[in-house]
Amino acid sequence: MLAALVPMVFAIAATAAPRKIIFDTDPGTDDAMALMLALNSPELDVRAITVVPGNVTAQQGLENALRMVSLANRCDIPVAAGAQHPLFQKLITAEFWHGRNGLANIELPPSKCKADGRYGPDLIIEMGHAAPHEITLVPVGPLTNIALAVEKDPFIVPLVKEVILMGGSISGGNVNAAAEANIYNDPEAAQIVFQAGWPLTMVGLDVGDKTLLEKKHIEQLAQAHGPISDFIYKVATFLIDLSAQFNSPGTPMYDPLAVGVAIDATLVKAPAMHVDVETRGEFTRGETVANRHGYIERNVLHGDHYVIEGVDKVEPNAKVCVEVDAERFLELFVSRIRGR
Ligand SMILES: [Ca+2]
Repeated sequence: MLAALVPMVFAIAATAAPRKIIFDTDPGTDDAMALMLALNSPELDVRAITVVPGNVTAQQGLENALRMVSLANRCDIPVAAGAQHPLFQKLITAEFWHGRNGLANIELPPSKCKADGRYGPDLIIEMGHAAPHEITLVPVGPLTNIALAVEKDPFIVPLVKEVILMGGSISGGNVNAAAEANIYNDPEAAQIVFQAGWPLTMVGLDVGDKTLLEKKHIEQLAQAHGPISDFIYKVATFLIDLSAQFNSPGTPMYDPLAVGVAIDATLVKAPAMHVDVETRGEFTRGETVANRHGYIERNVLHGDHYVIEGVDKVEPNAKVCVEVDAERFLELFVSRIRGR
């Protein structure tokens, strides 16, 4: 019975229209791997790339994005600059982790592609209206551009099919004990995006940490010569060597996993939760605070103290990835980068 179903399932998958995505990025080494995974995957149709400051400055990020689309021979994809800084705080760049140019110190050839003249958040708004309920946003940097789009045109929210973002964690941070870097770099923007009211999937730090790309995975890339596989082999080698300095056998595939979930949601288990972003905590600014139970206690003042009189339901606003089929994802990644 199952055997009979398998060809049918493949036939459906093969004929499904590719998912239209806008890739919002702060490139970034794992952004580079995520972008190339998206460009090499027939399930996705990358309609635009919007650049946000994060791992590198806005200017360096735009240059990196343009060089990468040029390398992939995809000047047809609009690449737009967006925000120049987070909403309410100073930018924190991460050359320490990503190399001085954000791309593992790899000097790609100058881009043949030109930047799109439109402002990134405006491009998101424009494309959302032009293709209602068809665009999936895949932000893999701080959420500044997405928040600016929502603030400028809240009508965009019901027009977006869904948001699949890399950011946050429900079990501790990487910046510090509490916060993950994308959220920490613009907590107010993240809170706007999480509370906007659209279908949202959070692909966080803790689930990304379960997807370690190791030397054994990229050996296959060493044999598949092409501009993309050669570039990603070098990026991955840089990251794996960096991870080794921190006693990890491989490099976590944070941003690529968000693209992986856009390709195939069955790669992860993602229960619904209500997530808020802490914007004021002394130790916890930028933490994604997830309610796993779906309720909060209702405390009512009785004289000089409160009494719990029951619980109030809280509506989930996110699907939070908690488990991942890591080997299946890593195999998908390598095979796509190899171009097969
Ligand atoms: Ca990123």
